Amino acid sequence: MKRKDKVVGAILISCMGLFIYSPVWAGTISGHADCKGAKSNQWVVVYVDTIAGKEFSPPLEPAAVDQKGKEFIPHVLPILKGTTVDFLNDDPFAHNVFSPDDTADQVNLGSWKQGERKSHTFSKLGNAVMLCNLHPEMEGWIVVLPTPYFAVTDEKGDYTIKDVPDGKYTLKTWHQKLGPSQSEATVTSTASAKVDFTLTKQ
Ligand SMILES: [Cu+2]
Repeated sequence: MKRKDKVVGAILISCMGLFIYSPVWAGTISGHADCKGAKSNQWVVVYVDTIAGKEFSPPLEPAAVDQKGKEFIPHVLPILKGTTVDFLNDDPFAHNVFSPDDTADQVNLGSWKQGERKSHTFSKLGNAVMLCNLHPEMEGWIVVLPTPYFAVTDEKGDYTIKDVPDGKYTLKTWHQKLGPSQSEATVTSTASAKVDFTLTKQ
């Protein structure tokens, strides 16, 4: 090999290395949701709306909702479209899971005892209330989203969405009782985006 060819080859390999190992720049979106007229600021889903030209593969691992102490835990579970959710029973008595909503294909998984689980794959965008026909007081929510960039507010109303690639996005909120809200967010790896929301009744 001629010396010139070697140099060209070395440069090519270096460029390929840069291409393969260059990191995707990503940042964080965080903020606060103020829920007017709700009991608390918790359980607001904040998510990046559909990104033009982007499709996301659902995770291979299922998400999980537990039934414990006659409650769905977590009370609100956001997932990427196509995700399978395992419904567990951690109580020493039977539970059922069903949903009247199209987002959950109006599924009725039947009832099952402690230590067992049944699953459902959510392939439609939207939200679904999950109920138990043995305990009418039980209620949980699955929120099916177009991107994997989402978070749920904590007791204070704070949220953090990590590892969002650099870009300009539309952020939206979902709450089981309050109306939706939205805002623009620009993410750069050098500055995290701060976006606050005020949610009110529809
Ligand atoms: Cu139950």
